[in-house]
Amino acid sequence: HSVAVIGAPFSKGQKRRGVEHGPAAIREAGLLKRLSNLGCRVNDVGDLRFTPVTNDELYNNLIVNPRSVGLANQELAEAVSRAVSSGHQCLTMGGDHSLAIGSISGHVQHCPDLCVIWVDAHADINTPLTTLSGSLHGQPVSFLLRELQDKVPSLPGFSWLKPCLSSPDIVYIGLRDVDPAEHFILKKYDILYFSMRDIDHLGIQKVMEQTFDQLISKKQRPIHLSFDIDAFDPSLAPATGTPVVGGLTYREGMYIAEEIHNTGLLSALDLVEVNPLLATSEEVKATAGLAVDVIASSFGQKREGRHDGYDHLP
Ligand code: DIR
Ligand code: MN
Ligand code: MN
Ligand code: MN
Repeated sequence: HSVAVIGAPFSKGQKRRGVEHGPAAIREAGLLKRLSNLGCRVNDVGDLRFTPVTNDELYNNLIVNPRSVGLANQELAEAVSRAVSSGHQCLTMGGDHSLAIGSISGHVQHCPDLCVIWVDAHADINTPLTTLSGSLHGQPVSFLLRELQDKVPSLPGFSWLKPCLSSPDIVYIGLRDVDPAEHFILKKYDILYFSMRDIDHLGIQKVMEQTFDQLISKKQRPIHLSFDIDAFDPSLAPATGTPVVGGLTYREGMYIAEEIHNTGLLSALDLVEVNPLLATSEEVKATAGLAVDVIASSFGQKREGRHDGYDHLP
């Protein structure tokens, strides 16, 4: 199988500098080597160069960089759509999580029945009218969900975007920092989520079983995995913009990725919010290395090992 690798050095969906260097940090942690060692044919698209937007004024006196976020996502959607339609699995390296708007929109153009597994400390489902931060990386899901469209105003830069998901098409794993309006939305639209407490209660194995039950038990569909590195505990992933205590263990993260690989349905993966400017160089290495481990496991690396090519002992 072949994987298209797209760097998306974009940071204007949030307010801290540095997350645009995420793709470089993930590459430096040995991404391409790890993928080719797995037997993946790697099609490295390189890093996208997003068209800059000047005079990108606040929307509603609050929402930051709407035109920049809208246009970058339009450009990313095009790149992801091209990769998926060429028959590749597609890896998008962020950059901040607002990029999921473009990544999922591009993916859905060739996989209209895709489903989404969103691994994150946060629900990223604020609307432009509920956001407390004004940052669009806390809002991408609200732009994608059909059920929310009468609650989402049209922002400058977003006229190209069509909502493409319904609430039964997305499952969250890892939540532990959810705003009140976001919690209301999750409940009102009956969106399935597994908070860190749910992982404590059920164990990660049952969480993955119930996730696949919801998304792919009735029919096989392509999976879009949108993985925010802040889902991990900050002791493992300190180099990120909005760390939250009490996150996934290394083993839970690897289990999620391995289980998703084992479905044979992974079609696109976002790995976002690695910020190399927010930690020491050792911490950045650890965080980027963890990102590479999630990516490698999602594309078929197994902790138990493999024996491709062996059918007898010499
Ligand atoms: C918060 C934080 N809910 C917001 N979201 C973050 O900005 O709307 N998402 N950090 O990754
Ligand atoms: Mn996120
Ligand atoms: Mn997050
Ligand atoms: Mn494989």
